[in-house]
Amino acid sequence: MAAAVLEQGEDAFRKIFRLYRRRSPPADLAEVLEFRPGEPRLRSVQFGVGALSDAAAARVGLQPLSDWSGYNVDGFQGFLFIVNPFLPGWQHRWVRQCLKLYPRKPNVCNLDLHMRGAGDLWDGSHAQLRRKSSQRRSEKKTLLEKLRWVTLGYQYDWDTKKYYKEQRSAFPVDLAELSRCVSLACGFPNFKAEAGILNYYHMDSSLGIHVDESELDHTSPLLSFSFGQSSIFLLGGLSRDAAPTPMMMHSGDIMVMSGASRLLYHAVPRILRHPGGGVLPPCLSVPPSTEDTSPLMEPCSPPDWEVCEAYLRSSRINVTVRRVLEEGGNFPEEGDRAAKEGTPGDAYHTEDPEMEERGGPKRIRPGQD
Ligand SMILES: O=C(O)CCC(=O)C(=O)O
Ligand SMILES: [Mn+2]
Repeated sequence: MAAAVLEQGEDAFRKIFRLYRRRSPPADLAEVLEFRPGEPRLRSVQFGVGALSDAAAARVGLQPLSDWSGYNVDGFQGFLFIVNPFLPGWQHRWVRQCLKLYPRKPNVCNLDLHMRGAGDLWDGSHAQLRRKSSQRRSEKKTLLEKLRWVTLGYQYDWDTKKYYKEQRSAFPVDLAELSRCVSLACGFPNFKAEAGILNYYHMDSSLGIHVDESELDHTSPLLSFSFGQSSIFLLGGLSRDAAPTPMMMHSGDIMVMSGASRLLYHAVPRILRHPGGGVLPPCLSVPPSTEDTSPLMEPCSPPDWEVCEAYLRSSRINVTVRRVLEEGGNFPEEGDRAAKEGTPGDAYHTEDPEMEERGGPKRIRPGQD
């Protein structure tokens, strides 16, 4: 970290965030933790045999549990990293759900204010996205490319940073089942998928430093699924004075934040092209599986995949799934809520390095600048 210089009044997390956010000169990635055998900071995880049946795993596109490889990281009790456990050809279905289905009503997205009467996001974007990127260079961005976040289930309120009993839509059954399978495999049989936040990143996007503490239940894990291009994830401590550990996340990887790691500061300072040189990572370069082996999700059709592929050439999608209420728990009584203005959540995602440097406007998550 020789290149990271602490500015006056700057905390240790922000110093490292700035280091990896920087484009020129690009940060040295030698210290970024890759999840592979032989890394001294990693402890291999044994998944409980019998915790998840092969049939249940296959319905959501996961490999048999015996084939998963997972790691704990020294110093981060409760943090678990699962290296892409998806079956070949199955991430495609999840990407399609994230781009085509989950942004639809009644779910909420950052474009809602702009979209009144604009119709469906996918329907309005797919033809343009499927045209070759060379032809599209001068064209305006599609709505799909302007999508930044979608909320599912209990809708996260970006203004108040809370969830409300009455602000809720049905949680997607397929994603709830994927979450159930992953949480069972990781030893959390009581997990319930109650809220989801989808983040859509492009090559210049980042996600500011924050803690996910809005859920009323902190005893349940937070599950995170990544698709598309790679990224650097910074995992810090309970205060921003702790220097974070940089970790590399690739398509298909799953992270579980639980126990002592559930409320740690974290951020995504940088999106990176996946290593290896192709347009898409090898796990997404295989054709989508066309076998209809799941009653939950239909296969991703070749035309749909063309759209997803064009999108993912320069994008990353992250899905986090959370339990909001403890077993038998309820929401606290609320007084009047402040009136909302503007487009919520915009400040949380930024493509403007200057905004990061300035500390950003105030409508952001707890702990973020
Ligand atoms: O994109 C990621 O990997 C992290 C997302 C995240 O931290 C969040 O949505 O709270
Ligand atoms: Mn988070």
